[in-house]
Amino acid sequence: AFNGTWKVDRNDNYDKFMEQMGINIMKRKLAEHDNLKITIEQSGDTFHIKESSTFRLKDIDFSLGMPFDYSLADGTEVTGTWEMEGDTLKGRFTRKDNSKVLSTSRAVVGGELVQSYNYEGVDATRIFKKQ
Ligand code: MYR
Repeated sequence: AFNGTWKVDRNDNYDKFMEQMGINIMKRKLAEHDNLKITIEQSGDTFHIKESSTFRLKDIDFSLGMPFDYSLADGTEVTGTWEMEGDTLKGRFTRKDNSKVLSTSRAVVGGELVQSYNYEGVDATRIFKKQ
């Protein structure tokens, strides 16, 4: 269900979420229009993700339930895990700089990929359309 290339279409409360993450206004303005595109290749419990945005190109490999390191586009480093709950991917990542948790989930809803984020009480959503 997740396989394919997904391009961000719209954001909900993403600016407030990034502000809670401590990202300054200049970077937030750029990130709001980052043209994020993710290509997901799932085979069993293993995922290969190609991330493309105005900030960078990045390849990510992970397996469900196995911790891995990831750097956010602003350089913030996190470590954490994706798990599958029903048809939803649930991610729990811990910032290396302050040990606080960033939760995220991915689900396909009505043909769109909905990624939700939570950090310290602030929720945001980014919705992607299939290419
Ligand atoms: C992936 O599956 O795409 C790689 C792992 C993702 C880890 C968590 C992503 C959170 C990204 C939040 C960006 C917000 C910038 C303030």
